Amino acid sequence: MPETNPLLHPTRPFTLMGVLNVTPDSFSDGGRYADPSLAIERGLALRALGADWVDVGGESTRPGSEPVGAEEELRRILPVVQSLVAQGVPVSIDTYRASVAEAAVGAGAGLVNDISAFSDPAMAPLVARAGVAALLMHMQGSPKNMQKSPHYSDVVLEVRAFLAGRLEAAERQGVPRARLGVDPGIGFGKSIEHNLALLGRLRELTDLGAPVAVGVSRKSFLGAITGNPDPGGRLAASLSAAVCAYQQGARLFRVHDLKETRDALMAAEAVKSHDPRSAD
Ligand code: HH2
Repeated sequence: MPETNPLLHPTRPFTLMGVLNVTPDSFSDGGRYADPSLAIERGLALRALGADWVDVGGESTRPGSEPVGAEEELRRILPVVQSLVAQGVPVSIDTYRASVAEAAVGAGAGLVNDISAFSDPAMAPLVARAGVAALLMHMQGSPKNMQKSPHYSDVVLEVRAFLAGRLEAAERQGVPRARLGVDPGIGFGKSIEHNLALLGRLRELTDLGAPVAVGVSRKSFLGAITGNPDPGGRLAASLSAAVCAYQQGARLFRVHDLKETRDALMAAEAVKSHDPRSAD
């Protein structure tokens, strides 16, 4: 029997990652969960609402954000990871720093969500050694400068080639593909057109041998399309984009609104299962 990928829900055709930003400045929930006890409470609520993973992040990566440094990132995330793990919550750590990932994995996190796809040379060896899962995301530039003037000749082909290369590199360093997922990095060094091209042609990423994740939840391109400057007003657009991505083969969804996304994807799945042309 083929090994099941630990990123994926064992029976449901979609997997939900609940966003938990333990930061003062994240674009949607910044500051709300900066206090560890509030963050832990939110993590438990996300799990109760249906999160398969609670994705804990200690540094905002919104466009224009400054890095905070490993020490501060660790100070923010570690008590939250420890407490959630102790209470049986599957934890994903959203970091590109191997030192932060190492501490979180040591505390029991089972998934490393790396927006830089193992740019830290110590990250792949750590993931290989620890036997945990990892999500590799594409980004052009760095959070500080990525939205200045993103440029591609064909964004889908370039993102695809990048992710294929990172998967191969990870495998060479001892992380099997069966423990990896890929993410096109919606909003990370991409214009609205680039985001839409990636979502509209997401199917082109589904044959890389690793499940495709997307993070569209409340993002600014949805605000621009619908005229909703407030991230909290982007729920309907977020659900619609998630369903479109699901129909194109996405299997993991990093979201703020758990129950709403779960319901939307369950309805999409119910309809899809009655479509005789649906292959997957
Ligand atoms: N988006 C954000 C952060 N991490 N990880 C993956 N794999 N995919 C994404 O699209 C993704 C991600 C940005 O959103 P958020 O965490 O809500 O905000 P901030 O970066 O301001 O903390």
